[in-house]
Amino acid sequence: MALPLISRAKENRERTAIRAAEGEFTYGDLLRISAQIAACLLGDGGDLQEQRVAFLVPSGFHYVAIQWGIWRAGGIAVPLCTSHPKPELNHVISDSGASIIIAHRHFEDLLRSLAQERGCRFLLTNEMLSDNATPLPDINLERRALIIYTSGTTGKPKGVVTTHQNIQAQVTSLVTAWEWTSADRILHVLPLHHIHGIINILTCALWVGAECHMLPKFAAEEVWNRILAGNLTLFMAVPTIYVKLIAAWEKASPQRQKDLSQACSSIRLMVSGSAALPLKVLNKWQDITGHFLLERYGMTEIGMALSNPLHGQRLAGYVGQPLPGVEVRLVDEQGNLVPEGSQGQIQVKGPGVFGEYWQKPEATAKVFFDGWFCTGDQAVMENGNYRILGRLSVDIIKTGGYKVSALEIEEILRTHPDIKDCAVVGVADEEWGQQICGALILQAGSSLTLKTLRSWAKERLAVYKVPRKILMVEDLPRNAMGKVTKPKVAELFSQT
Ligand code: MLC
Ligand code: AMP
Repeated sequence: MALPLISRAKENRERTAIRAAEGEFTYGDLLRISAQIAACLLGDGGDLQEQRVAFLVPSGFHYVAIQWGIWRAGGIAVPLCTSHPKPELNHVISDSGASIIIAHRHFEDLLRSLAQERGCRFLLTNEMLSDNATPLPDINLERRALIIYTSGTTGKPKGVVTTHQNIQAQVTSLVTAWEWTSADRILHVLPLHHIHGIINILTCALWVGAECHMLPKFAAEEVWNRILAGNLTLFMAVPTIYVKLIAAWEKASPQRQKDLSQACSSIRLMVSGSAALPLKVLNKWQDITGHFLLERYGMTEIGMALSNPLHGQRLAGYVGQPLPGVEVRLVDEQGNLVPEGSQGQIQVKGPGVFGEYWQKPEATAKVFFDGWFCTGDQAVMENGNYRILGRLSVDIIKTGGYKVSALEIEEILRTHPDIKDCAVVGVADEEWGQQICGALILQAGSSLTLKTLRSWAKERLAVYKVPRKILMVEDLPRNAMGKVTKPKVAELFSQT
């Protein structure tokens, strides 16, 4: 049996699927090229049998063709992030046990040696296309499809494994709730190693036979130009992107401002998620575009859980109600349901919820309670709508929509020869949601600066995990047990 995504594409062969830097491609092109990629991956074999295939390809048609090719060959797709330095890539490749690595030629130098060290098969994107027709295996929906790496409170990022069935449930829930159709055209500006970009935008679009217009990277002016071109119906992004779009609009001439605002009227829905949408941004966006952003809440492990309505009243500061097929409840620390109006942890159940962290049964067991996934997010329900109150752990930071672990950053910073100890915190910031800040105790005589620390750290950590502000301290604020008190550390930065 072909995967539903593939059989649905066969009904849309003539329609445009992707517009990207490489050109315009139909569903027929996507089917043909992804079959060639699958054939190349399979070689003489008949089924990859859940082998992990890590791929580092910029956002665009080839990214999608490779993802589909991996799925059609029976493998698990492990997307790598184009802005990650070697140690982060190495972690994902080794933790997932990838046996095949695919790279766009821009990343050949970075990845060929890594593949050799690990004994992986190495393929360049442009070498994967051939006219060999190979019969493709039947793929059961229960088969694992995707591993997305996500930061937690402990250790390095963990691989969130979703099956084809999970993905189908996540996608159909959104397609139903937001009434996606083949007439939709969405602009894709998000990174393709996270669920927001992979599922909510790319896979939803391709599920319904819509057009996905892909930018290699977010750039505010380019997004406005695409909106101005007038043929988009949907836009989805993180709050930081809306902040940046507002800033670009404010810089425009009065005539251009008018044109940009006017152009937004042809879009039927604009969505914000991945981090809390500040009221100021919601209001400003409405002022300049007329759109009351639809805010929704989700997580890599569960897909999307809560959403304001497509039709009907959207409430500022709220993330609405459970999406189709998703069960949501709030519980206290003892696991008891909390009444409306009281704070509790969000727990989620449903066919979109992931089954496991890759090869981490203990970590997986810890996040499930009675079959419910424990999100670690606090919320309150008021008049039937959920309002997010924040994370249970101060060590999880959200910056520009990326989730990062303070402890992971601290561990790396402590390996710097000039740093004796440190504490990393997320400090509230209008543009980024939270900014990563590090309080550092330096070795005597050190002349470490933010600039030198940032360039050192960028070789070891994803750029969005690198502190943007540092403070040198004699000592870190600690409680009676000697544990660093993170809120006090954050206060140090608020005072600067
Ligand atoms: C970029 N930088 C960041 C950063 N993004 N620093 C901290 N936090 C971030 N999120 C760095 C750049 O590398 C650069 O560093 C400097 O900040 C300025 O860059 P910029 O050009 O102003 O920013 P830009 O590169 O445009 O990136 C901003 C952004 C990006 C908002 C487009 O952060 C982004 O794509 N975020 C989306 C992440 C996402 O998809 N999250 C969804 C997760 S899934 P320097 O040193 O070079 O100046 C999820 C579930 C759900 O959360 O519910 O959806
Ligand atoms: P990730 O682990 O990268 O998938 O990020 C998921 C986390 O993003 C959730 O656990 C929330 O903390 C946060 N999040 C997602 N959407 C929202 C939202 N609308 N408001 C507040 N936080 C959100």
